[in-house]
Amino acid sequence: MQAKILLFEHPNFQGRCLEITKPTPHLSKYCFNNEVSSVKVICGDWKLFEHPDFEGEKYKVCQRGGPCCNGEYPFPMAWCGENNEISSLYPIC
Ligand SMILES: [Ca+2]
Repeated sequence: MQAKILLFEHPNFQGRCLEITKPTPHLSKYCFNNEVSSVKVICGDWKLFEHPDFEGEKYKVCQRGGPCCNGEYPFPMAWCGENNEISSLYPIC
């Protein structure tokens, strides 16, 4: 299956939603730079980065990770990150 993650503008999967399926060095391209407040990992494992081009602090989120082990991270603390921080991400294959 193709790696897939949903990014949300607000905690608890609220606000604007962006579906990502491939390495994305610039979330600014989608008007989502420093906007991510919750994520749902649909398929695969992903790395999230503080800065564009996969730089800065990095965080791993997994299809079976998160507080309920179902890939749902309802707030940034769930991946040990900060709010409105993520600027790039890629799937780990
Ligand atoms: Ca950032």
